[in-house]
This record gives sequence, C-alpha cells and structure tokens, in this order.
Amino acid sequence: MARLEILEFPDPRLRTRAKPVETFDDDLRALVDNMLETMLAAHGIGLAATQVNRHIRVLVLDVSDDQTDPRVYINPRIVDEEGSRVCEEGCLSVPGIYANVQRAETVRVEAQDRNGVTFQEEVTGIHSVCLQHEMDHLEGKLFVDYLSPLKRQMVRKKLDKQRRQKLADQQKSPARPAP
Ligand code: GNR
Ligand code: NI
Repeated sequence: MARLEILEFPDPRLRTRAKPVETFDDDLRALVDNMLETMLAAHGIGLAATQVNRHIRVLVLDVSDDQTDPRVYINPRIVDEEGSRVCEEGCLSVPGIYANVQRAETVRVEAQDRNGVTFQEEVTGIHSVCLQHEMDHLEGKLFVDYLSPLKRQMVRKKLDKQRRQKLADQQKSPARPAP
C-alpha cells in the first residue's frame, strides 16, 4: 500500500473528465487500496481517482464515525434522486476552504465493486453529499465552481496566502538533513 499525492486547486489536471473502467484487475484493486489509505491518512471522508491524477471512474468513501466502513464505487451513475439540502463542504484538493453547496437529499446510485459486480444502493445524509461531491470530481468539477466568481477569486487568494505562509514556515525551520 502507498499514499498518493493529492492534486490541489487550481491544478488544471483536476479538470480532466474521467474515463470508464473496463478492466477489473489487480492494478485497479491496488489503486483502490492506495486511495483508501490516502483518504484515511488525510482524514477525508471521500476521494476520487481524479484527485490522485488517475483519470478513471473510481471513487472511495468512508463516512462512518470511526472510519471503519470503506466503500468503493466504480463507474457510478445516479439513477434516481429526491429532495434537496444545503451542506457545508470541504475538499482535500481545496484545503482549508469550506462553503455551502446545494445537493440532492437522497440519491439512488448504480455502480460496480472492485470485482466488477454491479450493485444499486440508496444513500442519504452526508453519504449522499459526499457521493455527489466525488462524482463531480470525476467530471472535472470542484465544489468551488458553485460559488460566485468573486468568492472563487477569494478562495484562490486565500490558498495562495496559505501556500506562501507554509513556504515561509519551512524556511524558518528547515527539516534537518538525515545523518
Ligand atoms: O473529506 C471531505 N469532507 C467533505 C465534507 C463535506 C462534503 C464533502 C466532503 S468530501 C471531502 C474529501 C474530498 O475532497 N473528496 O473529494
Ligand atoms: Ni473533494
């Protein structure tokens, strides 16, 4: 297992539209395991392959309280949806930014598991919000796209500032070289 690098906004690779998975092999299962490890290490509740620069239709979730319920969705599609709700969202690719987004309240999703077996499931609450957020990633879409252009500009500036601050901090106390 390995931790993968997570791309960050405004990286243009996050805008890639993911292609369907056609082969369910050991490479795919290794990607799924690495995505789960990366998501848990980053304290995320979901991760799309797009975020780790793999442009295929794979996403993982774990919305359980103690992160013991990993879920895998390959080639997911929403077959039915109902209601709407607004939820404050965050994203591992847009660190430190939170904003309200309107989504369907309940969705019925059809997807394949890591062995290619098709299943259907109805999800609601944070599970539904997170699933829709991850499916947006597979389309090259980010939650900040739902904000006004002015707010999105503010997000860019805040991220730039965070990155400059991080660099400055690193220069103040550089990591000691290995002996
Ligand atoms: O960890 C995450 N939390 C979250 C909170 C509210 C709505 C969506 C999410 S998904 C996010 C992880 C992530 O960026 N997945 O793409
Ligand atoms: Ni995200």
